[in-house]
Amino acid sequence: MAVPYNPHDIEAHWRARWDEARLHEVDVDDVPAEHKFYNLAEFPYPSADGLHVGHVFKYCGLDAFGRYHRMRGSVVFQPIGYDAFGINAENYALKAGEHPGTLIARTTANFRRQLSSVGIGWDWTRVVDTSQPSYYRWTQWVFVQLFRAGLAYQADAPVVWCPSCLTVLANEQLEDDKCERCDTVAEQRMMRQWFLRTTAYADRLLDGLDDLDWSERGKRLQRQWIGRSHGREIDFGDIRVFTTRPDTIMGVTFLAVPSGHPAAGSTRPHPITGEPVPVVEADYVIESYGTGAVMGVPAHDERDRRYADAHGLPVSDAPLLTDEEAARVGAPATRYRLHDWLISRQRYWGSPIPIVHCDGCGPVAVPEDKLPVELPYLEEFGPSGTGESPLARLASFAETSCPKCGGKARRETDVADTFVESSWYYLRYPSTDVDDRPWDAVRTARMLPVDFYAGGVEHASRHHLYARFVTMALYDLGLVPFAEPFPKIRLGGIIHYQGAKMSKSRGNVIGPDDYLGDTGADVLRCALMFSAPWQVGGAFSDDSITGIERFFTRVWKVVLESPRGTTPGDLSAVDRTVYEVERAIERMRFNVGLARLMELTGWIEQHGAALSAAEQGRARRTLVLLLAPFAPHLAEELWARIGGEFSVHTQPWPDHDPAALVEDEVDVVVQIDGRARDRVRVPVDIDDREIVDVAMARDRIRELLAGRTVARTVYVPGKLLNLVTSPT
Ligand code: ANZ
Ligand code: ZN
Repeated sequence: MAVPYNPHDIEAHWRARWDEARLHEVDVDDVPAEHKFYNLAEFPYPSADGLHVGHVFKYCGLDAFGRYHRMRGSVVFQPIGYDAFGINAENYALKAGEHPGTLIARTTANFRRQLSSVGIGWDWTRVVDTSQPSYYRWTQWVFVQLFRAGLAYQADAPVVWCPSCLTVLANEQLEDDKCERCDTVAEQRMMRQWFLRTTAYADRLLDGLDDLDWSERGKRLQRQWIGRSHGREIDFGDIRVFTTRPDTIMGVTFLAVPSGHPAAGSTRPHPITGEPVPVVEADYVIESYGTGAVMGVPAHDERDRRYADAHGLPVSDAPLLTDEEAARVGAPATRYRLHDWLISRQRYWGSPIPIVHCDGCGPVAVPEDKLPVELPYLEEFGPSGTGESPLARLASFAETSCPKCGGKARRETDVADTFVESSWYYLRYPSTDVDDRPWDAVRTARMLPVDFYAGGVEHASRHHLYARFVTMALYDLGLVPFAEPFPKIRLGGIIHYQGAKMSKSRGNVIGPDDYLGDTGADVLRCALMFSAPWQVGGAFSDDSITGIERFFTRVWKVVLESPRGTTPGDLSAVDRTVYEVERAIERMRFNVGLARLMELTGWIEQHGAALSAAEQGRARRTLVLLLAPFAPHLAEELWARIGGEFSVHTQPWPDHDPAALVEDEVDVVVQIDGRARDRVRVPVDIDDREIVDVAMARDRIRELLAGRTVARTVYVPGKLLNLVTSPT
């Protein structure tokens, strides 16, 4: 045993005690509004492999953050659940040759065991499982509200089809033209599909970002995804182009259209000179963006230049127009990269879309009192590949009558994308016990919005966007009292193991079970948190386990054994540690927090015997209290052994004497494109991501950056930050 206690016994003992005392349960009907702290992590999809240590890294950070806030006086609501529907789960079931219903029940149980055994303070009385009718009934209800509001519609549209998953995909599920799930090159098809009208909210989704406390990275990704461009539409004869650079119009030497366009090979007149301009096919023209045609200006645009060089087209050195002239060419137009959200999936394992198609009445929503449309049990649940969901094969499901006219009708057989489930799940947690409405209005007003959301960067342009869209729509419909679900998001980094991101194909996926038996949860938690800054991520290795075991051994001794070190000292080191750990936790820098606790341990080793009994007591108690968010079981054990009252997690966070602090902040100059524009006071050890967040939150900087995007940042530690911009 590498630690001086039996982690297995101690951890199981305290977890049982916490459950018995209902330490992590929140009475959502009785939380003072000013003290509620809804501390949420993205819920996992219960894959067959169980949790890996990357999940644990993210959840432990969230948990330390939550435990700290509780000690600061908040009532912390920290629920968890399972994003159990979706193609991932279904694909796994297909491979395993087992029905997803039974498979998911088993993997979910395993997740629950693992999520508990790492000692995270989840409120297990409020669990969401998106594949249960008691949950997806309300997903369907949300869909019906959107449908009635004109925000859900069906259309024939060119869609992206994955020939391996045999379903359409949302644009957000494409990575470089490949299916994000299976890496197969996706195809285009024309199909009749269900969409949610995210584009109706494009401006609000974009503008609303300014006021959110998100890491700049998350905002940037979402801004790019929405991709608003202000430009002009200009007619070259019957071909209309969209350009953000009307001032370059005199330099146009060709018009580019997608291949197969009927006008290719002819010419069109230049709108100012009347000269004929050749129309050419170019594969860089995106059919669905702008007007689907581009004016080619090789003198000013890289892509146009390369195309002109490759195809022997001339480059014109005609001068730019002034803004005032350019403003008279064509008509102003705003374009977005964002498309409406395609939510139909021709698969089995999802929530049926609650619509009935009637020849007379068209698509009719299933009445609310008839929800849920239950997903029927299908023995053969595999995708059909015909463009229809396997549910279409089940006559008893598909054939129905029209809710409006009673005539013969057919059920919609597509199921909803799993991101529809997760677009509203945070509304459900406080109301999991309510079964006659999706959420209780009073509880929702009390508990929401989410105070802190621990997210993943892969969700910045998907789940975070979808959830904002759905919440805004529900707000407009008067169904929730706020428009933004996640005022504060921080994105957790990725943990690498053996030099690479964990993945099954590399065979380097490690789960908590590989450690829990030997070292216990607290060692694993701290080893992960100490390995890398939470928002950055980094390498985890077994050496960090050994390092933490050594640290715990020292903590055990300085807290429980008679002190040795006789060097005189005063308690200002303790005050400083309180302040620094506090600040580290607030900035999600758990590695820094642990480093300070290691220093404090060393300090007590060195000075312990020179302190008075009262001073020794304070130093030890403080160390244990500060350790509680990081190593909850060990801290509880030590706290009990030094005579503290159960539980260490409900003790107030220790005070510190501000007079004992040394100067540890610096002024940093903020430049935009090399010109000094502002000055911010920041902690000395701020990192290059955090400083960007601080700078971008300044009103002055935001005003100066209006209409431009930050393309690159340069931070000279403790001195200056330069924001290098490009036009939006
Ligand atoms: C002439 C020009 C000159 C342009 C120049 C740019 C620079 P964003 O900002 O992303 O909206 N464009 C327009 N429609 C396109 C399409 N369907 N497929 C590919 N490219 C398209 O980009 C707008 C610019 O992208 C437009 O402005 C157009 O090229 C090109 F020095 O017009 B520009
Ligand atoms: Zn009808």
